[in-house]
Amino acid sequence: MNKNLSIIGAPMDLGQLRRGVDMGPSAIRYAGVIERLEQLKYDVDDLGDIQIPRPNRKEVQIEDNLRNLKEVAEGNAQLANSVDEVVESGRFPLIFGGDHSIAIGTLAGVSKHYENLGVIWYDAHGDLNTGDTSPSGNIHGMPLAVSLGIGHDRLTGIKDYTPKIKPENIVIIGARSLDDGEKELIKEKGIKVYTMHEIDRMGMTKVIQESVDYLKDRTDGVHLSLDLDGLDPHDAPGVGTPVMGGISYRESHLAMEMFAEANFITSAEFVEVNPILDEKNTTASVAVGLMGSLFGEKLK
Ligand code: HAR
Ligand code: MN
Ligand code: MN
Ligand code: MN
Repeated sequence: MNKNLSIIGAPMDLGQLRRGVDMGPSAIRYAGVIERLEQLKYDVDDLGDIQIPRPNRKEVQIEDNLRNLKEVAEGNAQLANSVDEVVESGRFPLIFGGDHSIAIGTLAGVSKHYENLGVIWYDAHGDLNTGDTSPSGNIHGMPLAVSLGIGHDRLTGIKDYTPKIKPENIVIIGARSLDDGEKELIKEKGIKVYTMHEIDRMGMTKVIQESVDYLKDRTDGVHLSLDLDGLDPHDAPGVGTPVMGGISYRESHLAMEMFAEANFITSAEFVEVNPILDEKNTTASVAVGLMGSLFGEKLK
C-alpha cells in the first residue's frame, strides 16, 4: 500500500435533495480519521475541501431531468483537477463526500493515470441512471453511468476524455435497489454485480475473493467507491437514501480487510455520510473504522 495519503473533502449536496451531506467531510474528520491513519504509519496530508458552488435556491434548474447540473459539473471539474494532482504526485487520493455525484470528479481525475482502472462500487444502488432513466433527476444516482461515458456531456466530458472506465472493469457489491433502466444497462454492458442475494447465498468471503481475483488480472489500479448506504441502515443510519437489508458492519470490515490483504486498492472515496440524519456521528465513525481496516489495521 502507498504509505502517502492525500485527503480531499468534497462537500457536495447538490446531487440529491437532502441537505446535510455537505457536512460529511467534517463529520469524518471529527470522527478521528487522520489520527487513525497516522497510527497506521501513514503520512497523511489533508488538502481541505474543494469549493462547491451554491445555486440560488429560488431558481433551481432541472434541465434534462438533471438537478443542479451546472453546479454539480463545476464542483466535479474542480475535484477532478485536485485528484489528478494527487495521483500525479505519487500519493494515494482519499476523498470524503458529499453525495455520490462526486465519483464523477474522482474517477475523471484518477482514471487518466491508468490503462485499465478497476472500480469497486460498494452501494445499495447501481448509480447507473441517466437523465432519461432517472426516477428522481438526482445526479448522485448517475455517476457510474457518467463514468462509462453515458449521460450529459457536461458530466461525461470532464477532463476532456470519455469514457473514464470500461464496463468489464467494474464490480458492484451490495446492490438491492436498481431501477429498470439500470438493470437494462447492467445486462447490455455485462457489468459484474453481487446483489444482496449473492452475498446471502455465497457469503461475503467468496464474494470478495471472486471480486479480487476478477479485478486483479485485468486492471492496473483499483478505485474503491464506498457509499455508506451499501451498509444496512441499522449499522449506518446517517445516509439520505437508506435501503433495508444491507451489508452488515462485520461483513463490511471483512471486505475491507480482504482488500487490504489483496493490496490492490489505489484510490478510495467514502460518500453519502449525512450527520444531520445520523445518531451521534455513528455513520462517520463507521466510515473511519472501515478506513482503518482498508488501510491495514489488524485485530491482533
Ligand atoms: N436510483 C435512484 C435514483 O437514481 C436512487 C439513487 C440513490 N442514490 C444514492 N446513490 N444514494 O447510491 O434516483
Ligand atoms: Mn496527471
Ligand atoms: Mn451511490
Ligand atoms: Mn447508494
